[in-house]
Formats: sequence, structure tokens, C-alpha cells
Amino acid sequence: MSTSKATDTFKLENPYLTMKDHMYHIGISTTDNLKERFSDVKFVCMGGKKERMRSFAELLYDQLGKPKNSELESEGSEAENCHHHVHRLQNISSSGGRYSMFKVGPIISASHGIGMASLSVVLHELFKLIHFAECKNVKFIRLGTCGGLGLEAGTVVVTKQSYNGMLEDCFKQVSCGKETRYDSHTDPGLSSELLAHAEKLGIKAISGNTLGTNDFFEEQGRLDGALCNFTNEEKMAFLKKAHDQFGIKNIEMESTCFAALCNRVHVKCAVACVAVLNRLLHDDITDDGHMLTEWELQPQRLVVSLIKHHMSL
Ligand code: R2B
Ligand code: URA
Repeated sequence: MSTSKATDTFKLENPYLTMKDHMYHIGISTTDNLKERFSDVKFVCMGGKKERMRSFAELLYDQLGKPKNSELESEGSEAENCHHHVHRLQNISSSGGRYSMFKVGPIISASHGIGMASLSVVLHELFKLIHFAECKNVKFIRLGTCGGLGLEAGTVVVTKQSYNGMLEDCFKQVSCGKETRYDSHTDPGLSSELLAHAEKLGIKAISGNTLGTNDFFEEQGRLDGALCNFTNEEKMAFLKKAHDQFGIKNIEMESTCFAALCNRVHVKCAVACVAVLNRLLHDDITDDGHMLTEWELQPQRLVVSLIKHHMSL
């Protein structure tokens, strides 16, 4: 076990890593001046959708007073079809074609797609990026959506412990045909800071355990997938057991892997997800785009407030 302190330079311990590396899915290489461009990074904020992570980056850019150490599109790049000559934030990962990534001041805002498989790919590459850039004291925060258990839509859940689909409090990594269990708790300090900012802003937020699954439909006990191999009674018994025996307040698809990988590299992490429905009442999510956008803003507001506080703004 490493005993590195939070203030130490982030360093991966994989002996097979070399100085020369191409982070294929985020479209960036060790030859891309990583130290100059990224050594100031203190927060990596992640969420599922590409465009939401752009609008979160734009919100940050505005709220932090357009910091100089941000990456903007250069003249004649994607901005060409943009008639007003305002520089947009640059999607650093556009060449990779998989994820979006933006840099605003000391913050990276990146998308991770749906599920742990997609998340794990970009998380490995982001860890390598902050390793090669020799960043110090970096924290990781996931801002997402989820199904709540007995919660009103719009409520934010800040994860304490994440569980897997078997209701085990760990993430199981398969490698070379073997399974290893890793701790999937989040950082208590960072999590209570998020809750304190919610209180200050008047945003409805609670602390609770989270169920992270590898599927949106059957593994979350949804009856309305294309297929369903259980009954409504079995669904309700599962959700009740998760809630009553394990303190699970919400269900999503990344937190278990997210927390476990952060724990393995010794970075502090937090997960703040807004409930877009109450799973004890139904399985389908509203088609009201305005409500969804408004709900998705709640975790973003918490994180902006926390980051401004950390930057003494
Ligand atoms: C929440 O929302 C997505 C599924 O709709 C998934 O990424 C998650 O965790
Ligand atoms: N995301 C999920 O994974 N599940 C839900 O019910 C809602 C959002």
C-alpha cells in the first residue's frame, strides 16, 4: 500500500507504464505538452453525457470568471461554422470520437458514457493523463442522474458506499480470468462538503448508499425493458431489500467502478446524482426535457459551489 499524502504528486505505480503513451479513447498523447497544459488540474468532474459535460464546463468558465488557464477552440477549427466570433471551449477529446473533455481553470470536465465498461476506459486514461502531467492533490467527482428509492425527482443523492448488482459493497474487477474485490466507498470529507453546499444553496440533497449496476433494465429491477425475467413482486422485494437492509437510496450505473478505481490510485472521490424518478412508483422517465435539464443542473450547482470555495472565490 502506498502511503502518499494528498498533497503529493499523483503517481501511478504500474511498472509497465512507459514515458511514451497514447491515450487512444481521449485522443491525447504524452507528446502533447501534458505538463504545461494539465499540471494545474485539481478537480476532474465526470458525467455520462458529452454535451452535459460541455455545458457544465461552460457554467464553470462563466462562474470562475473566464480563467486564463482554460482550453479554447483556436481560430479556424470547429468554430468555423460559428458566425459570431466567440471562442468556445475546446473539446480536447474530439479526435478520439468517444468522449468529450474540456479544461476550465484547474478543472477537467469529461464525459464517461453509460456504464462501468465505458467509464473504466476513460478513467484509466484520465489517471494516466494526470500522472504524466504530474498533477498534485486531484479530486474526482461524478455528477450524474439516477433512479431514487422513495425520493422525489430532483433530489440529489451523495453516495457514501456503492454496492454492485449482487448487493455487495465492493467492485469486482475481472483480470486474467480472476476476480478481485475492491473497496467502493467514497471520500467522507468531500461528500460532507457537497452536502454542506447543498444546504447553503437550498438544494434538496441526502447522503445514502448507491446501487451501481451493469444494466439499466433487468439489473435495476425494471419491468419495462424489452425482456423481463422476474415478476413485479420480485422487483419490489429487491428494491425494498436494497433500501431497508443496505441503506440504498439510488440506482445508477457507474459509482461502484468509479469509487473503486479512485480508491486504488488513492484519489479522493465523491458521487452526486440527481434522481430523475422514484423507482418505488414507476420505471419510466419523463419525456419533459426542461425538467430533466433543470434536475441535471442540481449536482452541477453543488459542484460549482464546492470548487469556488476551494479556489477561495
Ligand atoms: C444514469 O443514467 C444513465 C442511464 O440512463 C447511466 O449512465 C446512469 O448511471
Ligand atoms: N440512471 C439509471 O441508471 N437508472 C435510472 O433509473 C435513472 C437514471
